[in-house]
Amino acid sequence: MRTRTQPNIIMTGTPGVGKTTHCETLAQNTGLKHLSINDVVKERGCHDGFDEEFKSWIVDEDKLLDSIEDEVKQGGYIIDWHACDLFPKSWIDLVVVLRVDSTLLYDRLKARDYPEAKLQENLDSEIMEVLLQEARDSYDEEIIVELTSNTSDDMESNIERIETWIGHWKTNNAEGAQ
Ligand code: DAT
Repeated sequence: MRTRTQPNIIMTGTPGVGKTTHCETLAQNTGLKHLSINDVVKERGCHDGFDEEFKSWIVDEDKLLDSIEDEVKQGGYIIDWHACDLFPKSWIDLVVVLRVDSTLLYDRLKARDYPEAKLQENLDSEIMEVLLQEARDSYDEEIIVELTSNTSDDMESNIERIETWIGHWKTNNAEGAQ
């Protein structure tokens, strides 16, 4: 079994919550690699076509997991995706669930020109805490952290907190985690 000396983090939450923005800054500051699942799905063809109504790819999860397994098992990845229950528990050290006020989310998704049905589905998902529940159903409570992403101050403190966590993880797993 391969051991990892750098942690793997899932950055999840409803689309528009701030996953990519957080991941890019964290990757820059820490050297961990930003793994945008959206890009992987598109670039490596891990899908069964495009859903025109929702303007999104229909993900082939088995193909996706096969495609990223060798990389992710080495450690040092920040996985950026609006779902988290598909990644095996053994791959993951921390699950960050970003949250945002629904009025702010509405504005962010409107600015993206989301179709009405997709916008409404995502707003409902945020209000119903779907991603937080999915994380709780899939991973141990101790590795899940829920962070607010309303403002740039929020983002700054989130980044600081995650960087501190990464530092502790590295100290505690200097020999490598399995
Ligand atoms: P996601 O990757 O979750 O879809 P994103 O990182 O692309 O979200 O962010 C969507 C938009 O919202 C983008 O214009 C940046 C802005 N944004 C994200 N997080 C924010 C925050 N904490 N404060 C202010 N703006 C934020």
